[in-house]
Order: sequence, then structure tokens, then C-alpha cells
Amino acid sequence: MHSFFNPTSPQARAVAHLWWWMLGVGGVIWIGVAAIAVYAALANGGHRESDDLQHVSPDTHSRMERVVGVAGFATVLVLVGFLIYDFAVGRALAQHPQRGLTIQITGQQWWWEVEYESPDPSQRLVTANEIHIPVGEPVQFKLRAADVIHSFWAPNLNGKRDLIPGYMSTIWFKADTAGVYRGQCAEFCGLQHAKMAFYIVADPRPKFNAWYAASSQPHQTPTDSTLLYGQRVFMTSGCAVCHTISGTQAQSNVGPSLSHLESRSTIAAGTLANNHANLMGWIVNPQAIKPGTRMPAIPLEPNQLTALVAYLESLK
Ligand code: HEC
Ligand SMILES: [Cu+2]
Repeated sequence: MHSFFNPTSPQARAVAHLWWWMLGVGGVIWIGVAAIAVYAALANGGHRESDDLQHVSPDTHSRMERVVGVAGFATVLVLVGFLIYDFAVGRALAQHPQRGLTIQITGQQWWWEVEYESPDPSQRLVTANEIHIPVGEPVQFKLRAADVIHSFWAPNLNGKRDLIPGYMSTIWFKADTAGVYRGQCAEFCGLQHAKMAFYIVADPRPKFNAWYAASSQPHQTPTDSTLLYGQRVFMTSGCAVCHTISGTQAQSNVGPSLSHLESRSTIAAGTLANNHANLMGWIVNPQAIKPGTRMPAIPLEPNQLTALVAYLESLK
């Protein structure tokens, strides 16, 4: 799933082809050189070096010089060939499509904020760690970092690109095949760097549109009394200081948006499957699961916790 050997975009395929060519040509040359070295050692067996050098005829000597010259030239030729090939791949990757979806990704210690750009502000969508894209369409990613340098790397879809504080870099790709592709922060960014994964979910356009429309819906105030209590716990226990739930007063982006938490398959940036037990465990003590994470453990009564989790699970 998380593999460079299984490219599913023209961009990743170009990089993979370059790599295979380099491995192939480099391998053939290495085998050739090793074979010649072995041959030289065996053919020379029995003679001492000083004898050989003195008894080489001028003819043999100039032939040897020619062989070395040709080999040197061939080396330069191969390197120049790869330089041109590499440069062409780099240029192809750097060409940005003018059309298509644009998604802003902000790397944070240790999760990914995802914001879909739209000229219509009401159509902008903010989510986290799970990036839905339409299959077969170019998607542009604008990458920034909120704190330290991170690196956006979904190997099946493209190479790495650093997220640098105070600077916006861009990358784009087009997924050919629908599927879920894992990505990972590829630049050491602190304690929980290893637990900073993300998923790219490539869906056919209609399915993507349905997801987008559902995710853009603000929540109604719950009518069920447990859920209502859970919402009150959320608003009064400090959760709202850091998180957003659309349609409520919680509008902070210190932590991931929880507006449609239940539509995501994992929590804490790919660390845990999103299920009841893990959600409970996470809220009781996030520091036990991801030590150092920017979410504190907040003491809650058992009935508060139950209602709070029920409320979060209603955020479809
Ligand atoms: C000081 C800010 C802060 C407070 C307060 C806070 N959180 Fe968080 N929360 C975060 C951060 C930051 C993350 C991302 C952690 C990570 O993945 O490393 C997070 C992650 C989460 C997640 C996982 C979301 C995901 O998609 O990965 C849930 C669920 C969550 N918080 C619920 C709560 C609840 C419920 C409360 C109140 C009891 C709360 N948070 C209080 C900052 C906070
Ligand atoms: Cu990182």
C-alpha cells in the first residue's frame, strides 16, 4: 500500500522508471567491471606485477590505453544520458496544471490540516489527515508548515516535497486508479514524527462529490439528550479551545477539525483505527498513545466521557 514500487500516477511512474533504468544500467556496468576485475586477477595469476609491466609490448600498451580511453568516454556518456533523463523527469514533475482542484496542506506537530480551496468561501472545506481526491484529475497541493519542517510523501503517487515554515511549496499529481494510498511525513519533525501519517483516498468523481457535499454540511444541534449533554461537555471541558465542529461555537484550528470525525478511518494521524475503544482511549489519555502530542489529557467523569464519545460518534 505504501510503496514506491507500485506507482499509480503518471508522476510516480516517471520517477519509478528513472529509478529502474538507473538500477539496470548501474547494475550491468557493475557486473561488467567486477567480471573484468576477476578476469584480470585470474589471467595475471603467477606473474608478479613488476614482470608484467616491463614485458608489455608497445602495441599491447597502446591497445590498453585505447580501452581505458573508450571506457572513460562511455562513463561520461552514460552519466550525461542520465543527467538529461533526470532533468526531463524533473521538468515534467514541475509542470503544474492550470486547472483542477487545489488543496492546502499544513503540516503540524504531528498531524496534517487539509483545506480545499474554493472561490466561494462557503464551499471551502477543512478536514485532517485523510485527503479525498477525484481519480483521473490533476490535483494541486499547496504545502506549508505551521511549526517545523515536515515532508509530504505519498510514494505511490509522487516523490517527497518539504513543507517549510514561512514558505509555500507546491506539488501535483493525478491518481490513475481509485484506492486508498498511505502517505507519511518524511522529514524528522520531533517526537511523534513516525506517527504522522495520512491517507489519500482517490474516488471516482461522483463519489468524491458526494463526500464533499456531505463533509460541507454543518451540524444541527442534537435533539437526543445524551448527545446534547456530550456536546455541552465538549464545549465546556476545553475541547472547543482547540477543535472545530461546524455548526457550533467550536471554531479553533489548534487541533484537527472534528466536524466529520466519523467519516475518517483513523485518528491521531493514522496512529489508531477510528473505533469506539480507540476514541475513548485517545480522549482519556492521548499522551499514553502519542507521548508529547499537543493534546492534553482532560479529566472527565465516566458519564461525561460516555456522552462526549457518543456525541463525537454522531459527527458523521
Ligand atoms: C490544547 C489543545 C487541545 C485540546 C484542549 C484538546 N485537543 Fe484534541 N487534539 C489536539 C491536537 C493537537 C490533536 C492532534 C494530535 C495528533 O494527531 O498528534 C488532537 C486530536 C484529537 C482527536 C483525533 C482527531 C483525528 O482526526 O486525528 C480527537 C478525537 C480529539 N482530539 C478530541 C478531543 C476532545 C474530545 C477534547 C476535549 C476533551 C480535546 N480533543 C481537547 C489538541 C487538543
Ligand atoms: Cu512531520
